[in-house]
Amino acid sequence: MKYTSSGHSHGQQITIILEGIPSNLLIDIEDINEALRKRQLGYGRGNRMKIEKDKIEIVSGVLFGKTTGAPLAIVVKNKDYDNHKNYMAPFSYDDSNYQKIQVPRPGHADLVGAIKYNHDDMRLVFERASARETVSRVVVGAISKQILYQLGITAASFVREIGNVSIEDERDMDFFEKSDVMMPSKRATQEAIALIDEAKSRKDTLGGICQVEVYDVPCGIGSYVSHETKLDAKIAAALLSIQSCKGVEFGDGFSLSHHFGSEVHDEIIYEDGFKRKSNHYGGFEGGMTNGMPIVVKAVFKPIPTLMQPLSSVHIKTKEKALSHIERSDVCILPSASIIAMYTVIYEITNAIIKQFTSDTIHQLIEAFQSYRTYVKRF
Ligand code: EPS
Repeated sequence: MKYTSSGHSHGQQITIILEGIPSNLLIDIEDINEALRKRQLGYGRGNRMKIEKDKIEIVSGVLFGKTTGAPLAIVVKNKDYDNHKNYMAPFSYDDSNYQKIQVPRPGHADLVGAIKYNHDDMRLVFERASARETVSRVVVGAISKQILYQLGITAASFVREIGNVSIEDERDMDFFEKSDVMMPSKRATQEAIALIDEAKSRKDTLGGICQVEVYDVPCGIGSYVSHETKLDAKIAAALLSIQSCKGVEFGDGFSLSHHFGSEVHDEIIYEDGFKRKSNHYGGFEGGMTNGMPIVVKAVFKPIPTLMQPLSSVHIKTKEKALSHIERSDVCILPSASIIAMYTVIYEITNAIIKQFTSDTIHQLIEAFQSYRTYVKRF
């Protein structure tokens, strides 16, 4: 599969073209809209989320509810466009009230984007750099999930840390459903909400860490044979491309360096197939899945738009100035955990489709299930 998206944060719509989906996949629109709804949730989001009610419209590539094998064209409208159309329509020049944005925010794509593309108004940068674009990751991931479901693969995600509040080893999945910050811990949820309130009152923002887990992926998806086929590397690159993501780790990740090899290599056992006694490597060896659950974490920096401006420089006058203030979010970790999960789902589905090349969903299921049986009998 391959996808591309186009769209500005406050433009008319996000448009997505998704190629390479097998034919005859029944598309459940409500399931995709539910994924989009979850992407908008979470304590710490700003007022924009009260405006947007994201829903997809599939324009082509699906007929009679099923994929045809042709590229899908998908649209998600931006409701907030109505409040910005005086200057956000592609050919509007005549809004006399419009003011160029010329003092870049530290930590944002503003300055480098303006230099690189030679813009004297940073709106031309941030309208595209905006995380509004993550709508597209969730849409292609939610369609991919409908394929993975038929292959017996499921996924979950949750928030591990917000600022200095961590769930530690807690995994209260019953409470998780009630957590406004998508943390599986009542204590951490309460502490994180208090911290978000504090950040908001200080006109500041918060980052954190989310975790994605994928279950029942057989071993051998991806390959060690070349740098381009290593699936953990593809997942890491895709996660790092999410706005504000600054790091990714598999399994015990960076803490592996604190141990002797004998403490962390996942020992091999045979119990109705090859298994491991532990999962320190988060389900990957040699760029391939090893049959254990995939466990990947991603760290997100505090978002750069602050209500208390930091010091910066005006791009035209070169004089010291305070960075501009924009409506924004305080913490996006719950949202990031949903985006990260659908990003991982898309990459795994893509690797499976490449490995079991099939034009139709039924051929894919057949080839995949026969591989599962082969692995089990090996
Ligand atoms: C974003 C800033 C905020 C976020 C937006 C991403 O939007 P606004 O500037 O309109 O208040 O709410 O996220 C979304 C619109 C979304 O759908 O996730 C940014 O600058 O990246």
